[in-house]
Amino acid sequence: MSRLVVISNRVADPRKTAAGGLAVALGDALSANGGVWFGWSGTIVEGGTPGEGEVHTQQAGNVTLSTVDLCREDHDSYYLGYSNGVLWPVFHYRLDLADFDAGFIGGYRRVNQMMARKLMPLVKPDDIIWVHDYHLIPMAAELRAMGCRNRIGFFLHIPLPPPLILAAIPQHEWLIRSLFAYDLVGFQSESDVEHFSRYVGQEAGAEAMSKHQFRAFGRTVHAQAFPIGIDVDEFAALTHGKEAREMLERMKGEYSRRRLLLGVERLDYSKGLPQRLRAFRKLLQKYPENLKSATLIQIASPSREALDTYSGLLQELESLCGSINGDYGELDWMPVRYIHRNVARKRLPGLYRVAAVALVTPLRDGMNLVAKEFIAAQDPADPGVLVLSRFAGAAEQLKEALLVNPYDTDGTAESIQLALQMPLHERQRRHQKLLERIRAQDVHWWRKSFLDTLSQIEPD
Ligand code: GDG
Repeated sequence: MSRLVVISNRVADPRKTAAGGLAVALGDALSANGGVWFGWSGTIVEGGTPGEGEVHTQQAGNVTLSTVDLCREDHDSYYLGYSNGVLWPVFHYRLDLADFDAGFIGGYRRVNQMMARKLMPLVKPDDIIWVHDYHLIPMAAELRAMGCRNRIGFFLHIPLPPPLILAAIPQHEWLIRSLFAYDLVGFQSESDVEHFSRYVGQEAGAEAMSKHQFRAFGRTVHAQAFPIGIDVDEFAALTHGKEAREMLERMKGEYSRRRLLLGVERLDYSKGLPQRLRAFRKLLQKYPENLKSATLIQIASPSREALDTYSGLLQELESLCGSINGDYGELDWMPVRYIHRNVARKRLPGLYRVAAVALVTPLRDGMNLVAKEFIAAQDPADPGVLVLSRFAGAAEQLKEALLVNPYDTDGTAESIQLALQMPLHERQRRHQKLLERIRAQDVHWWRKSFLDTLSQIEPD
């Protein structure tokens, strides 16, 4: 059996629970036949040489965790600049937030080249290579240029926008051409595959050989949707763990007379937090029976704070929370509890389980795992209701959620009200269906179907 080599921007130690379901699932795949997990160490070296970085290696059972440092200049252009200042906003349809600084692309290419160079000596001839996410789009092209002939797959965790939006990136053609150096390109949803298919048809004159095979730039690539899932059993087990139960009891006690609504995400403009707060304000205004009762706990864990767009969002959120609490709060009830900190992973399921409603309302999202975690953590006898944005990749699968348009403040408020009033039998019916869906396509299914597809593809 082939070994697996995983390359992603960050590497997690799969032996630690804090690593989360994705890291554990990739860790399982790596340890099945041994392998290497390669990425950035998280260390920024002040004054280091661009395109150079020290490699650190650690052995976790039969898996080698190998990471490389970045110098400040490489970090700022590759990570902050091109990955999170160009690709992240544009792929989430936010051309207004993109910073098309011509200097960033050099750093992005340089770091991809450096990572390919550092990785090459670790790769054996029949290893399967799996590259993750937008930071590393040109990785296969760099590896191929160094003579790598292995099977290489790529999975994009974020959405692929429609061709005209993608075309706003000055290097759009180079980016998509780079994808043709892979054997398999995996997307989160059918709509992403459709955007890819339209782009390569219109902009690159690609020939569709079959539903999933596209030929352009002298190569054939297989592109398909593999919606990522969670480890449902692991999450359900966490729900019954000590930390989650303590959290559940504490919150139950504190909120016994209230209805709890919950939002959990990294503080990111793609997650639609200001729009959600406005919809919550509308709920209180339009349906006064929720006053002194409906309480929104919003966890917004710190993320990419070195970028200006993120500090602006933080201020907007703080001001919205302050004004809702100022306008509607009472001495014994505050409508919004906003927490700008990371909550321990083991405690999250307790919070999910106590919530009557989860608000998962991104403006655009590749998939959204919080929606799936919320479903897995519910008590099937008395489940909460998922209010889900139609613009999350998860909406293609989770049809029994209450689907909303987060830009429509009134419509979202109405759906939240529906969720709060939904009778038990309907909550149970919807939850049962949703649970079946996240079980059928969990993270193990995702990993296996991607890797099985990749290993069956005849190299071009
Ligand atoms: C990208 C794509 C795609 C959040 N706050 C805390 C915390 N979290 C955990 C959640 C969940 C994860 O972070 C977030 O996953 P999402 O899927 O919601 O979002 P992104 O981080 O944007 O991930 C996304 C994903 O990749 C996978 O392909 O679904 O569309 O954007 O697991 O629980 N965890 C802890 N404390 C927090 O405060 N411990």
